[in-house]
Amino acid sequence: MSTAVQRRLIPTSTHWGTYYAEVEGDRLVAVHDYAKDPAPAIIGPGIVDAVTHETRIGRPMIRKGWLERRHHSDRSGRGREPFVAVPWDEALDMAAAELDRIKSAHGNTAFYAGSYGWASAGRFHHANSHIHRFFNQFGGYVRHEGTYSYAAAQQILPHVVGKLKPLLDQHTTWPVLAEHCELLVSFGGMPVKNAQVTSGGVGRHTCYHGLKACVDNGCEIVYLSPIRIDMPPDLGAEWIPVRPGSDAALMLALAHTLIVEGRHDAGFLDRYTVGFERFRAYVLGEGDGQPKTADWAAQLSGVPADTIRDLARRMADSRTMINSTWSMQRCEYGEQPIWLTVVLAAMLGQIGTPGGGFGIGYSSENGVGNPVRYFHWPSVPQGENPVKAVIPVARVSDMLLNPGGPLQFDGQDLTYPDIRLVYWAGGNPFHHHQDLHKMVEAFRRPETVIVNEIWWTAMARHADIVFPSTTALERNDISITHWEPLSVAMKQAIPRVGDSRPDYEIFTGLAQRLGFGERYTEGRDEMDWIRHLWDQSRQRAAEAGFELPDFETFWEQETFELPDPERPTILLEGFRADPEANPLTTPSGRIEIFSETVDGFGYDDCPGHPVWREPEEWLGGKLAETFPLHLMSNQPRTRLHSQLDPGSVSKGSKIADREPMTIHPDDAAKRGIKSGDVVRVWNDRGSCLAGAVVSDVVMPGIVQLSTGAWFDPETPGRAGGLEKHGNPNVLTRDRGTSRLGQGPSAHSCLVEVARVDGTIPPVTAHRPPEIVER
Ligand SMILES: Nc1nc2c(c(=O)[nH]1)N[C@H]1C(S)=C(S)[C@@H](COP(=O)(O)OP(=O)(O)OC[C@H]3O[C@@H](n4cnc5c(=O)[nH]c(N)nc54)[C@H](O)[C@@H]3O)O[C@H]1N2
Ligand SMILES: Nc1nc2c(c(=O)[nH]1)N[C@H]1C(S)=C(S)[C@@H](COP(=O)(O)OP(=O)(O)OC[C@H]3O[C@@H](n4cnc5c(=O)[nH]c(N)nc54)[C@H](O)[C@@H]3O)O[C@H]1N2
Ligand SMILES: [Mo]
Repeated sequence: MSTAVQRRLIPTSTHWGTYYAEVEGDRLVAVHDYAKDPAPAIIGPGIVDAVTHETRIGRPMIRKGWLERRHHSDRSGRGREPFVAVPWDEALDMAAAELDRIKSAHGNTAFYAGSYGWASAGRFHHANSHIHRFFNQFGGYVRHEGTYSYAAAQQILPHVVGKLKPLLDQHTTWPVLAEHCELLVSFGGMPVKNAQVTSGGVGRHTCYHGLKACVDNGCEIVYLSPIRIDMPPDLGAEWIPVRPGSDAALMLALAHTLIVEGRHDAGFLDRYTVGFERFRAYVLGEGDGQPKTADWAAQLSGVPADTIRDLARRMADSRTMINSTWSMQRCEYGEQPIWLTVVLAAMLGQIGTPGGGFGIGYSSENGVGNPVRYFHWPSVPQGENPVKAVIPVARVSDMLLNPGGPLQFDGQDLTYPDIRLVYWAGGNPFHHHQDLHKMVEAFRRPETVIVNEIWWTAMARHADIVFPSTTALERNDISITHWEPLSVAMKQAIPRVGDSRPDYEIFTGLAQRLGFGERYTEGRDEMDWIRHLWDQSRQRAAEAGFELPDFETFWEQETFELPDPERPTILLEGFRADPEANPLTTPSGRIEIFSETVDGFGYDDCPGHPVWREPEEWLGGKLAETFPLHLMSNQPRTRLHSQLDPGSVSKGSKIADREPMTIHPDDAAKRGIKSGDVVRVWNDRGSCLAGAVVSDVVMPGIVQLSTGAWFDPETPGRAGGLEKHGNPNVLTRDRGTSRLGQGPSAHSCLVEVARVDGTIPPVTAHRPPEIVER
């Protein structure tokens, strides 16, 4: 009696790969990896049950207390009270009226719409482009500078060698490394699980095979990291376990060995750098009486002095690539190891050679080192922001808690604006930010919080007005991204789930109510915009000397690959060839080992040349007597951040429903912990539950608990209390890396762990909040 259900395969793109969605009728049944991808991500199938999961937000929602007492100063119901479902028109009317009211009363500097977050792949429906375009046309908003990924590197590197993003685009590619590199030294390892991802989409995952080609060609790999599986185990790489937060000391000791053994390249330093003499004096201890010897660094890092000296010699004797993962700077004084990475490479004199020099973030995303022709794809224009107020991205809680308060940032004296309304679309600060109890407190301050979300994440739960957005599978889009040769026609695969709408339509609805609907849409619908972006791409391609097919052809053939780069990419090759003709963008035009600019800021937490500063929170300090384990809250293997946490892949990795936490057998034995136990992890900032994995892949003294388990407080809406699911950000510190970078310092975090016996509260994060009728 049943008729055959029609099965279709529909192309789509995600930050972790390209897929063909298998759809039966209106239902997503599977995703199939892109056939040309040599190493597909494991994350993909997690979308299948997530897309219609019960945590999808079905209709526009208003927090009950907000609906009833609109501008009441008691906002303690946020994150705790039930929601009321309302029709779209009513929700849009209310939000537009609120935006208008705040603007009239306080001006546009009362809006925070930085809205940091990864959202979804797809150029047109990029949530952040839309929220910024909307607010710019509405008169502006307080924006943020930098990223959680590499904020400290982004601030320090322009003083040292140039802006990070252009440098990343020019990183020496894997084929060049495979051919020329003899020794690859990586601080933070090469956790290929992170290279599952590139912001905007991935066609071919090249990182693992790139690395393997190096090894097959005789390149030796040495990695310094607290976690052994920060490198694919089959590559035979040499692991040097290192105490987290001590890398700057270790790098200084490498520099010391190079200097005292006369192995540094004086000719290179003379021609291409400034300030080496002052750094040299510091390394030799001429000012502070402490030579930064291998023996000195051994005490701090736990790496034997002979190992350090030997490594320095091997580096000087080989064609050496020095890599630091982005994690290296997501910690206290995170600017230092990044600056030192460049300084060490300069001392070896190999910057600009094929296979030598430095890398910032090989394996942190697939795009770094991916051999791609550089092409500037178009995006949805965001316009100009008339508001000049800005905060470093990770100072969001401080901003909300200290309106009018001062902040130092990269040589500027800033004042925190007085934020009355926060709008987020495409990010989850209750995933990404540190010290979530402080954040709960901070999110009590604004009068109104508006969020566009797909799922009932903690951010959506802490909003007053929630607009349900769609997944990429529920809309048409186009994947074009500069670290990836593949473009994908992302075709709508399934109908919109519930009463959800793409962000574009949400902001169009608001713009219409606020009198700039036409300006916002430019009269284009979804397909008009996609075609427009492709037509612009074609024009730019023609200018760059190659051809893209016309839109109809592209849409029909579904994928398109850019031609290969014309020549291999070698970082700073031109600068090496002729530093006068191709100066850097630094004040001197050279690599700055000493920076007059940075020195002029007068920051003792980031002085004029790279230094060792003892962190407050690390295993070498006093706090370790109370909290003797260092928490590595690194990126998750089974998902992107908090995305797809309720999906099968992420759920399949949980232990007793909690996020797995790895602990060394010695540390576990001391605490009577075995694999499968539920443990409590805590420090002075908070506590959470997790599922124990006892394994020597982590060093003694280290516990590893990935980010991304949905925030699940036992007492919602109140700061403090137990988190039940294993979200490490109830434990991490919310402090800037230094006054220069003000980056997040999540990786500097000490904790204690104990087994939990007796009744254990169930995980409830993957259930929707209470929804009541009016
Ligand atoms: N402790 C610790 N914390 C960290 C880190 C760490 O190393 N340690 N790393 C940090 C880093 S590097 C980063 S980049 C951040 C990541 O932090 P985020 O980027 O904020 O994390 P995501 O989970 O990707 O959040 C994206 C949200 O957007 C939603 N979304 C997806 N598509 C759309 C859409 O089209 N429209 C709308 N409206 N919403 C959409 C998703 O459902 C999801 O909730 O985390 C940081 N946090
Ligand atoms: N699967 C997956 N991949 C991702 C993401 C994801 O969520 N899921 N997120 C993406 C994003 S937004 C980003 S920014 C990148 C981040 O990429 P990274 O910043 O490189 O990644 P992390 O996982 O934070 O850290 C990598 C490793 O660094 C080591 N490490 C940490 N602190 C120290 C230290 O002090 N010294 C040394 N020597 N090693 C240390 C840890 O052992 C850790 O496993 O990953 C991207 N890739
Ligand atoms: Mo990131």
